[in-house]
Amino acid sequence: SGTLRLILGDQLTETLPILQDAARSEDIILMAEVKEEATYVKHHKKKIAFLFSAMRHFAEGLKRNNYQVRYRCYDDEENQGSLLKEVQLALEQTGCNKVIVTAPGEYRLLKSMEQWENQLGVPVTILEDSRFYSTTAEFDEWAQDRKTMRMEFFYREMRKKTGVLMEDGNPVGGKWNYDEKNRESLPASKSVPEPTTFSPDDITESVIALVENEFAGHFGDLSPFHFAVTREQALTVLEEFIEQRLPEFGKYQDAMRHNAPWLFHSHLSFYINCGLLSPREVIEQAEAAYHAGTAPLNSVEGFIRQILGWREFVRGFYWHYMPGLATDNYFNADRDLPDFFWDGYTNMNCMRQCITDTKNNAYAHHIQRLMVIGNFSLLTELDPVQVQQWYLLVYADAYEWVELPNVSAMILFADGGNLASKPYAASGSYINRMSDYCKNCGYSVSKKTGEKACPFNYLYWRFLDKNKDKLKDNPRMGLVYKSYERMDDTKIQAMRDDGAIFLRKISNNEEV
Ligand code: FAD
Ligand code: DLZ
Ligand code: SF4
Repeated sequence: SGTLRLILGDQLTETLPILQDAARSEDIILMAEVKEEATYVKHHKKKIAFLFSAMRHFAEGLKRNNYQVRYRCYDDEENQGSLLKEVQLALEQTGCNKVIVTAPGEYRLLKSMEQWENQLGVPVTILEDSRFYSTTAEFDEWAQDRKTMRMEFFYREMRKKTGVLMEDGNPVGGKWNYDEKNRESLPASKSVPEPTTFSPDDITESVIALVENEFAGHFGDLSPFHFAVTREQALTVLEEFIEQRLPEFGKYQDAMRHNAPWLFHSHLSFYINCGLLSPREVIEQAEAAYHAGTAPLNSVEGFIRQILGWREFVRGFYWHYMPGLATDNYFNADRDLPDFFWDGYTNMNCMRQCITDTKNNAYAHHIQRLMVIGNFSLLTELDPVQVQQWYLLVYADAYEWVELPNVSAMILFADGGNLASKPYAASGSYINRMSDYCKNCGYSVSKKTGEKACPFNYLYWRFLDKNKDKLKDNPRMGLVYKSYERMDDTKIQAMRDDGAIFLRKISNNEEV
């Protein structure tokens, strides 16, 4: 009797160690679309359609390669509703007498799987996920004895360990980081490339119909659906990114533009996170573009740092700090999310744009997530748990291991600074410098207080004022607190008053 080999929706690659010694004649590969995973937060409709379609295509590929696949569709009558129950039924019906699975990306599911052996009464082996460059144990070792953990130092270790962008033990070009070249705003005349898109095939069409039926109450627009859903298509996205977007990725990495959600970003996170692409092949291709002279070093290094640095770092950070990270709340923030997080109806054009992009595409690029929606969530003291759930459900690339550190530790500073050296708080002038949003806004970015003043302006100073005991000794906050000290009391009081009015409005879901 064989082994039941479970593959989760974000493990769609034949390189998984659990497949390497599979006996194709007797082992069963189990994949299941289940209510528990699809509704533990109410994921964006597009995210569910994307994953179910990618899962179905992947299962077809396994069958073509002669694996015996047991695939459970969401609307099968016998659907058991949870992974555990699907595994249980599969054991009963196939005669398999052991289970093997790749470690899941989320803490909640790992903790549950650790009980499976007891619950099922058969051996359950959980293998390490081989898709990362570093193991969680390596991160823990690196983190030991460090008072603060900065991505930059972890990243340098990863460069040395992998040899990526290294030359005789030194970083290519002589520097580890070229971020000072990566902060340009986008000139109005600059045209941006089209994102890589695909038309839905029959499998995707039927998944779209299913999602419309079963998940009608979930957030987000299902159509138009144009994600890649196979490895071949994902490779096309990678190819077009390397050719068309990578060369200017670095320069415009932090820029934002009205009605331009994709810009020079790769939109590869969906595919890397669910397994259709490996981070290694993505990095290899980016590095090759530099050596071939088709993309400059600031772009290539900046891009590689996101994956070899940030992506690996947040994953190690997540496992190091769970479960506490999920409930950290350094600023004791407790406001409910305003309704416009769901419908985008606000006069603040930057927030309207970023939320509408998110609703349409299950995607927003990094600086929208960080400096607009994230900055707003920090300054208005939104409840970290609600913010985390929002980010986990709205983006098609979101799994808790990558989402939670970015939300809790990066945007909300809810862990008090284990990840970020200071809160990513900013006034409207940052958003104005990096975007054209303010030109189309009902608020005035140059006004600091009073009617029509940009809310980010007074909220920013109110936040610094309110939290000065927690922040003023932070060496990276020295300059801003100097400016704060120079402000006269009436100005500070006006920021407090306008801030209080605004916060009351969003608590009552009045129009802002
Ligand atoms: P690009 O800009 O092209 O970057 C290339 C790749 O680098 C990405 O595909 C991604 O794999 C990696 N990357 C970049 N930044 C980060 C980062 N901070 N952490 C981890 N990986 C990174 N990314 C997710 O994959 N899932 C999430 O749920 C997620 N939630 C986020 C929440 C917040 C509040 C913030 C500030 C960032 C979040 N990110 C998340 C990181 C980043 O915003 C996305 O990876 C990126 O926007 C995806 O688009 P892209 O593929 O076009 O990225
Ligand atoms: C996100 C997701 C969704 C929406 N649905 C499923 C599913 O039906 N079956 C499945 O195996 N995986 C799904 N996933 C991905 C899992 O939630 C993911 O594997 C865990 O969160 C661990 O990262
Ligand atoms: Fe956003 Fe303020 Fe600019 Fe309006 S003026 S778009 S609210 S930063």
